[in-house]
Amino acid sequence: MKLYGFPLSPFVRKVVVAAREKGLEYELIPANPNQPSEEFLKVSPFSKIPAMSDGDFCLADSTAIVTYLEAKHPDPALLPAEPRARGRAIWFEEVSDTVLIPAGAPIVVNRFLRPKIFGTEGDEAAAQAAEEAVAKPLAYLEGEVGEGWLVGDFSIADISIACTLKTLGYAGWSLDKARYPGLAAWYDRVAAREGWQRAADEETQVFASLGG
Ligand SMILES: N[C@@H](CCC(=O)N[C@@H](CS)C(=O)NCC(=O)O)C(=O)O
Repeated sequence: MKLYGFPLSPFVRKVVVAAREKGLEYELIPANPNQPSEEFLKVSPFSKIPAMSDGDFCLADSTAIVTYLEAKHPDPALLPAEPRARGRAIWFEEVSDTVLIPAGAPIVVNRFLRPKIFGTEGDEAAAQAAEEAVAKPLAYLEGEVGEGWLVGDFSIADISIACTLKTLGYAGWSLDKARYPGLAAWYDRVAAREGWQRAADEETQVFASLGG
């Protein structure tokens, strides 16, 4: 399997961690959505990361890819079977993809991507406004998280939210442990998992090779 993307992206990391949790091997092909290669556009028609090819089968979008991997390699399950639990797991994935990521993106763009990768000035006011914006979904998640995983067994819910928090970390942001103690303890549990650690180690290597 080939995975196209850049590991900073929480969407790419979601697929990487899911693959590692399932014990799957893959080849990571660096792909820049702003300068797409012809090969990349064949697998990702809208030039978004992540994308995947598995033999002659191509797919883009992290949710679509994880759904495919789950069907092809069901064990260990990352999507609960029980109807309510499955709905809740996808709900948390959506909270990550459509609420937390858009709210927090200005932090990453203005404190990491612009100054450190693109060499342009970041908009600090936008980053500060985003810090306020992430407080609402984080407070919600703090109210939902217990002492185990977000929904029953470890699932795509945990992977999605943790992947987004890790990307915010590249911009110097960190979870306020006094304000979100349950979430901070949950994140430490996610980060202690073997699949997460393997993905994190590989991510560090990719960054080092890119001069990051
Ligand atoms: N819904 C997609 C979102 C993917 C996405 O927006 N990825 C970003 C990188 S974090 C991207 O490719 N942005 C480039 C662009 O939108 O042109 C998924 O889950 O994979």
